[in-house]
Amino acid sequence: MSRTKSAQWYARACESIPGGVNSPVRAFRGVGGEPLFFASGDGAWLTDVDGNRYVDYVGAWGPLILGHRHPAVIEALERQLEKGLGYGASTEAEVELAETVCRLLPSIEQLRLVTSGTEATMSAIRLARGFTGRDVVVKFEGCYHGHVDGLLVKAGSGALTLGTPDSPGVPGGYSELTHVLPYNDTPALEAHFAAHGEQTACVIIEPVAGNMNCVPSQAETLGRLRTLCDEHGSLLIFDEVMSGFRVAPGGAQSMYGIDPDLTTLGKVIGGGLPVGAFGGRRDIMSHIAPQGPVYQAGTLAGNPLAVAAGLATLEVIQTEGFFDTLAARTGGLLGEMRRLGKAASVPFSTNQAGAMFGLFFSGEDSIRSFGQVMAGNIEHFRKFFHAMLENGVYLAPSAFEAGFLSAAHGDAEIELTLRAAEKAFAAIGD
Ligand code: KE4
Repeated sequence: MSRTKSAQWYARACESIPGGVNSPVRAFRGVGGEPLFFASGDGAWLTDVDGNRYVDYVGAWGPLILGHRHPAVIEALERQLEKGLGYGASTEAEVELAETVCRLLPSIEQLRLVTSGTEATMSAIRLARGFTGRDVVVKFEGCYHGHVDGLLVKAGSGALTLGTPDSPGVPGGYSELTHVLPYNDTPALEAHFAAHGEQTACVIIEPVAGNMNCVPSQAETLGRLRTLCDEHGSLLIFDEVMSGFRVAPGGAQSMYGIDPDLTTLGKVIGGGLPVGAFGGRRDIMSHIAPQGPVYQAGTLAGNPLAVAAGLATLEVIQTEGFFDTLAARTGGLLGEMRRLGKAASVPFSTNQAGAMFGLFFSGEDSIRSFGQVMAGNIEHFRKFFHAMLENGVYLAPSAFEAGFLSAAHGDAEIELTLRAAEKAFAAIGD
C-alpha cells in the first residue's frame, strides 16, 4: 500500500501541530511508523488520503457504534443545518437528549451536557468535592478519565502509550489528593477506606476499563466498592464515557446491576460530534450552578448539531436486538481470532464487553489486571497491528486501547478481518 500522501501531510502537520496530531494516541507512537491521514468514512470502512481502504475497528475511539455516516444521523444533521448551527441558548433537543439518557440510565436523575469526556469527569470530580466537602479522589492504575490535571496520575490510554502516565505540569499538590489503587483488587479497596475513607470525596472508575485495553471489572470487587463508598459517605462515579451505550443499552451499570452516584458519558452520546455529559442523583446534581454553588459552564454545551447526532444515534441503538446482534458478532470474531492465534502457536487472548473488545498477546486466558496487560508481548502487538493494516484492517494504534465493532460491520468485513488476522499471526511467527 502506498502511503505517500499520508507521509506528506504528516510532515506538513508536524510544522504547525505538536507531534503532527491533535491527540497523542493518534500518533502511532505505540506501534511505530507514521500516522495515517484519512479522507472519508462510510459504514464500517475508512479511506485514507492515498485511497487505501480499511475495515475500521477504532470508530473515532468509540462514538461511531452505528458506523460512519449512518443515514439517520446524516438526516438529523441536515434537518438541524436548515435551522442553524447553535444559539448559545436552550433548545428542545437538549431536553429530549437529557430525558432519553435519564430513561436509559435510571441512576441518572439529572444530567448536564458538556462537550467532551474530560469536561464531564472534571466537572463530576468538582461536584463530588463540593457536595462532600472532602478533597481526596481515588482512581485506578491504567484507567484514563481525560486529561484532567488531578487524574493524570498513572493514567491509561495515550499517557500509557507515551510512557507518561504521570504528566509534567500537574502540581504535586494535585496528585497528592489523588490516590491510585490497583484495578480489580478488593484488598486494596479495603485498605484505602480503612485509612482514608473519611477524607475520600469520590472514587472514579471505568466499570469496564478501555484505556489499558479492554479489562472489565470483577463483579464482586465493584460490588464491594459500592458498599465501601456507602459506608464512608464517598461518592461512586462510573466513568462510562466509553462503556456507556457501548456495552449495553443501560451501560456497564446495567450489566453489573450497580447504581453509581454519578456517571460520566461521552462518545456514543454525541454520535461522532462533541458531546459529553455528567449526571446522577438529583440531590447531588442540585449543587451544580445555577441551581447550586458548584460552578460549571460551557459555550457549546448542548450544541444543537451535536445533540441532533446524539439523539439520532440513541434512537437507533434502542431498536430491538441491536446490542445482542452486536455482541454476538463481536464474540464470533474474537472466537475465530483466538482459533487462528492458537493455530499459529501465538500466545493470544481476548476480552469482550458487549461491542467493545481487547486483543492481548499473552498466554494468560483471562486478563483482569493492569499488571497482566503490561506483561503482554508488545512487540507481537506491533507486528500484528502493521500486518493487519497492510491487509486492510485498521486497529487502534496502541496495545492499550480497546477495539470497537459497529452495526455496519457485516459478514464481508468480518471475513476480511479474519483473513487478515491469519496473515498477521503468521507474520508474528516469522
Ligand atoms: P475526551 O475528553 O477525549 O472526549 O474523553 C476523555 C475520556 C474520559 N473517560 C474515558 C473512559 C475515556 O475513554 C476518555 C477518552 N478515551 C480516549 C480513547 N481511549 C480518547 C482518544 C484520545 O485521547 O484521542
